[in-house]
Amino acid sequence: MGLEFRPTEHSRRIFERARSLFPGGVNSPVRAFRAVGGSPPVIASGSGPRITDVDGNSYIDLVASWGPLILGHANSDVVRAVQEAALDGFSFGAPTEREVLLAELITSAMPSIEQLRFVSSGTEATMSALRVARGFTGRERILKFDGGYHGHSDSLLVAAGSGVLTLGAASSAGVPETWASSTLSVPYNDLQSVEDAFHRYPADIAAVIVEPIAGNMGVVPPKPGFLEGIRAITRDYGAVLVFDEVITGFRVGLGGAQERFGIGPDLTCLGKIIGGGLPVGAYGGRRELMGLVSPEGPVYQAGTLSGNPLSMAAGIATLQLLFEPGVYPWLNSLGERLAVGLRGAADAAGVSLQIQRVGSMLTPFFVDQSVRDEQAAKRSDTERYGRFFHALLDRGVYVPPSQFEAWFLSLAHTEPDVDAVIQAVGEAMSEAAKVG
Ligand code: KE4
Repeated sequence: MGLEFRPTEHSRRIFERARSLFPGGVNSPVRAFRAVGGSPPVIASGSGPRITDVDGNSYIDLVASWGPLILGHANSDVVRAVQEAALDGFSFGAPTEREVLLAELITSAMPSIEQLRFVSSGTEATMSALRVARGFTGRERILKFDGGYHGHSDSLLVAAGSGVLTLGAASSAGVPETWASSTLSVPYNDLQSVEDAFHRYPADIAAVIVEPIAGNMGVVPPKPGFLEGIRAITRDYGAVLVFDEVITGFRVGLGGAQERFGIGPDLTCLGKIIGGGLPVGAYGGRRELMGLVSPEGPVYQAGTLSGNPLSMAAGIATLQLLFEPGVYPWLNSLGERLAVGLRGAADAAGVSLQIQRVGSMLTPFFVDQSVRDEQAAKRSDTERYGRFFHALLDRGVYVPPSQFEAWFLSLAHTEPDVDAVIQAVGEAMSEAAKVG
């Protein structure tokens, strides 16, 4: 697997042009490799479990475009569906049957979603869901969790995870203090702090928004009773419970985390997988809440490309394949195989590693204790993760360029692909083990 020399000339030239055109040379911060150093390869194409850069280097891909590509790259069914949709026209700004078909698939998999609205990103989905919650309750405050990332709308960039956590900033410049102050952020997996927040603001909190399995501080599963407790508290205090399932929706099971844990949120936010890699988001839930959304009710939300036919076609083709029997047990077995390989490599290299996994999403944390919240995640050895990352890249394995993200497997990854990753992990781990 070792790449004796990985040519990077074309990537460097193109990235230089990109740096003059885009902030940091990228259209989303984490892509700039600031957390791991170096200059990112410019990707030319993807097929199945692999991506290839403009210098011809091929990588087994465990980023999966940050989650959407659960079928792998350029899945033939999805390509065909998008091609057919494109021949029918790209966008109409009018009702289409494809949006109905995708919504019927989603609501059949997630019965808590009685009605939904498509948007074009996860950010739009969470922003809109919180507006509905505020409209429904007449309250202003939102409660989120440290390290939780729900997109870049102003009131949610408070103690956010993912890119913001990776960049070391606990909130963003440009967010008015008055807006940030309406958002409470407490430690994940700390039910007492949720109770305390509601005790302090018993009639002010419109909603609690939570990643039911955190993915944006790395993968941090909920402690037993944590989600159940939030459900009970929000019900007792009349606040809306919003599950941000942009990552976990159709990732950890057909019914997402809410099915896995048997908890019915009031609203759910989706994205990523439901668009099969094309721009998409969705929010939905109880009809009583969604009935407030314009033009039915007073909560305004709109979007030129909402329900875009090509995104809908990609989403329909993707979900139809996910409805096949055996999909999630298989994805889980691939995840287990990789986790066992990571464990073996860490033990052989004498490296402290916490592997936290749910199904086909996982994070290897370079830390000596379980990671239950953002503070624990921050104790990870991000320098060592950076060395590990580059040692894998040099061996043809492309993982997230940040300790605080999730690795994703897909239905396109075979057991030999996972074994090839494990081989590279073994070599990279011992390289990363060397100090400094
Ligand atoms: P988008 O606006 O990026 O489509 O979705 C925002 C979002 C909302 N909720 C959750 C749980 C999310 O994970 C995300 C976006 N995830 C990040 C990385 N984990 C996307 C990658 C990026 O920002 O470049």
